[in-house]
Formats: sequence, C-alpha cells, structure tokens
Amino acid sequence: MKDRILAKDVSDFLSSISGKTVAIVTHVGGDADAVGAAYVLKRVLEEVVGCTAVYVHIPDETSAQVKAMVDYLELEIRSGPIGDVDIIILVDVGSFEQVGEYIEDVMKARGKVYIIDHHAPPQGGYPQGFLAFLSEDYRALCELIMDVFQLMNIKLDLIEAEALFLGIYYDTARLSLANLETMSKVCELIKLGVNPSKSIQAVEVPIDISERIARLKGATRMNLYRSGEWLIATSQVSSFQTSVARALLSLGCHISIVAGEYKDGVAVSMRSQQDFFARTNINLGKDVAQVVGARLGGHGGGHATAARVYCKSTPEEAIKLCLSLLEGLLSDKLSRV
Ligand SMILES: [Mn+2]
Repeated sequence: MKDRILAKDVSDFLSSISGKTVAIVTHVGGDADAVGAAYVLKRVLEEVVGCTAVYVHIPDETSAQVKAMVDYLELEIRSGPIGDVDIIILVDVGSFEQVGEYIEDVMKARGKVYIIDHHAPPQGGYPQGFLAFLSEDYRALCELIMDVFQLMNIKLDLIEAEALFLGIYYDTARLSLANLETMSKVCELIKLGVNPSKSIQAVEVPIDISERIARLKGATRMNLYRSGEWLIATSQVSSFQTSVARALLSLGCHISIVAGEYKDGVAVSMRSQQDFFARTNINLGKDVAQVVGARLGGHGGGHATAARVYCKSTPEEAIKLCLSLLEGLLSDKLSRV
C-alpha cells in the first residue's frame, strides 16, 4: 500500500456517510481515471456503505473517449445543478476551480465538500470548509481507491475491476509510468477477470477529423527553443490544446506548451518527457502551471509532466510567461532554433 494512513482515512470517511445523499464531481471533462474512480465509488457507496443516493457529475463537455467509457460502464451522469445533497466528493480534480460550471454550487457547500485526489494540492492548500484526502504517491486515483477498498474488505466485480483498470491504464500513459506497485495492482485486476485488450478496445475511439486538423495545424505553427540539451516547442490552436501538446511531444521535443482561447480566457496545456522531469526536477504542475495561473488571473495545476492553465491573458502572453519561468528554472537563456 503506497499510503496506508491516507487509505485508512478515506475508508473511515466513506464508512461514516451511510444514509447520506452524495454528489461525486470529477474535473472538467473527466478522464478515464476520474470516471473509473467515480463509477466504483458510486457502486460501493450505494451497495456497501448504504448511501441513500449517489449522483455523478462531469463538468462541461466530455471527450469522445470519456463518453465511450461512460456508455461502456452504463454510468448514469447527472447534468444540471448539484442541488441539495448532504455530501459533495470531488474526485481527481487538482484544484477546486477544476469543477468548472459547478464552482458556485461547490463554494456554497463549504463544510460538506471532500476531495479524494492524487494531484498536487493548489498553492496555499484548499480553502476552509474543504477536506482533502490526497497523496501524489499514487500514479492514478484508481490506485488509491483500490487500497481503500482493500481496507474496507470490498470484493470487486468484473465491471468495477475494468473501470479501475482503465483509470490506471490511461493515467499512467498506457502503463509506461507504472511502478512495481501499480503493476501488481494491474495484475490483481487481471486475476479478477479483466481482459485488457477488450476493455481498451471498448473505449478507444478514432480521432475526430477536427482534432487531426488541430494537431497538424499545431505542428505547422510551432516555435522551437533550445536550452542546452533541452528542446521546448510552443504553439497555438483554438481547440484540442492537450491533444496538440501530446502530439508535439511525440515529434521529439522535451517540453510542449500549447495555448488557445478558451471561453472568456486562455487555456494552456503543457507536457514534458519523463526524463526531462527525472533530470531537472522541474514539475510543470507546481513550478509552471500554478504560477502562470496565479499571475495571469486564473488557475493552473496538474502533474509533474502534464499540466493545464486557464488564465485571463492572450495566448502569446501566457506562452511568454511559461517560457520565462522555464528559463529561470533551467538557469539558462532560451535560444530560438
Ligand atoms: Mn488522475
């Protein structure tokens, strides 16, 4: 178990909410890890703990893959306001702004909001009235959920095991970031009957033509910078920033920063290679995204090698600030390549 004390705290919390009504809220758009965790939490809270009702909310629009996973699990997603519930559980959120359209509902519910997460906490921590259970030791939130259920002596059925497998599979970049303990958890799920290729096929959807165009346009608009052995690529696209950031990384840069207008501000997605983080210890979530969000009137966060910012500026300003932070962190001037 990666963090037994935390897992025990979460299991004590879950066991204490029998008879309550609960809303589970994921981060904006959800992903396999958030949906997997929300699905098994809902099942366990309803069937084992004895909650009266458990609703799952995914803020804003979901990607085609998240939709496919929701359909595969036959998970009912509640749209519209959170309404009157006893407890709100935010899963996999990174920061409470990540609840998107539900931010007002969540702020109003102070005192009954709980966070179960594996992202770095926001700078300065969560405000009063929010109780966070989190550890960055877990590669996926679904891994923490497995430890919690082990302590609660919960036997998983096949579809719950599949949900957890998918969460772990995608949050570890298809297991490439899985360590020994993560892999042994995957083996446990396989022993429960999970057939990886079948589960993966069920949620893989072909890339949409507009996403393909965004990736290719992102590549043609790229600017490239160098600092010693490190290459940093930046670009701008009006949608699919995260997909473009991932695509640029696969072309060969060490860091990608992709910005574009989003709602009434700007969204910036960043990715870095594992070996960049291993050798520089520069954490995109904490050292770049949180700082850019705070300085440009928005919010940001994420993981060491994958982060996102939403801010009030132009895409150019946001990219410029990311680059100047990286210059400082690398203690080296960037040159255009
Ligand atoms: Mn996650």
